[in-house]
Amino acid sequence: TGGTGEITSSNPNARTIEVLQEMGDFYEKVKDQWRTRAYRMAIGTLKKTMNKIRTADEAEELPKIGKRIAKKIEEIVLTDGLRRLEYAKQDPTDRILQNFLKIYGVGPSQGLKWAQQGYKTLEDLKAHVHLSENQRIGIAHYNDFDTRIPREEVIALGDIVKSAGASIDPNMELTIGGSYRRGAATSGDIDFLITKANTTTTIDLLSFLEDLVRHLTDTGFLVAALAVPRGESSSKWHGACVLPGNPIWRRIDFLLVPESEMGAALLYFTGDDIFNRSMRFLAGTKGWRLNQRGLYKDVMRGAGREKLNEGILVEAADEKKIFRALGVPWRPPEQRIC
Ligand code: DCP
Ligand code: MG
Ligand code: MN
Repeated sequence: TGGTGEITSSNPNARTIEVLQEMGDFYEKVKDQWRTRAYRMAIGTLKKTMNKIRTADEAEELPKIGKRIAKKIEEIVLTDGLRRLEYAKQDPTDRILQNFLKIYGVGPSQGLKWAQQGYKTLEDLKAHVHLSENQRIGIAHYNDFDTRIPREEVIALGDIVKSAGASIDPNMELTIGGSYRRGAATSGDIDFLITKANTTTTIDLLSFLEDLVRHLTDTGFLVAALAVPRGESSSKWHGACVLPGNPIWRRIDFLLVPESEMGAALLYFTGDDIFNRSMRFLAGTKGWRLNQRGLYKDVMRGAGREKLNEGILVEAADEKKIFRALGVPWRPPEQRIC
């Protein structure tokens, strides 16, 4: 299918990479930055390795793979898994943490703190810890937000937003990104990108978002505001909505994007997150930088790899041109699943 090479399943080390990724994700979640980084680097090396690595010795020969991970690679090849990962999955503290992290408004450090303090259930949290307003809503509608949204419902909810938008300003362009744009049968939430022709800053879009949110709240479509813009330049709105006649609250995100940055924003908010990571990694191998606002070259870095400047913008407006500039064959959204 083409693609960026290092992320296709034709990579002989694809299974090894997959398991190492899971292990790395676990360490990231428990805030073990050192191991997270070690796993990242090993995965990066394996993605560029075109022959299958079967033994610890072979793995250790490769750059940026240490002894411990080299042994893990051999274990994966031999057993198709990792005991350490299975332990992590069975670890009750980890399962509790996983659960807490699914609450809207709860980040890794907060979730970990509660798990370490011995809280086990949502009831424990409700009874004993100080919750932000968002977290309270997140817990009250935990099951709602944990229920996947069928594609037909995403379309129906999207149509309500689009027609409200058109009644406010017919020149606005509203696009559903995220898993929906990738063609998923169900979505965790609805990710709206909002732009307008000839805009170069979100400032020109703020009043539309304000009007849209007010209109949709008045009509009963929006039922809660979660993350809402604070500063002048804040361009996102997170909340919850309902389809008339359906009691389940659905998470909905609005993001304002100037047309001049729409390609980079679409790319980022289409995901999936692993595909995004692979694209950013690819940009990094060229000394470039990719984020939701654009693709940049000539990024100057100091001795500790810290950014010294933002770099020079290569492309931001056009998604296809970003692929082209990176030398990656175009991938339609449906194929951006790693
Ligand atoms: N994203 C990312 N890294 C993250 C979070 C998000 O790259 N840590 C990007 C890729 C996602 C997009 O933002 O596709 C939207 O984020 P969502 O959390 O809404 O994820 P999806 O829409 O892909 O999946 P879901 O169906 O669960 O909403
Ligand atoms: Mg989504
Ligand atoms: Mn989202």
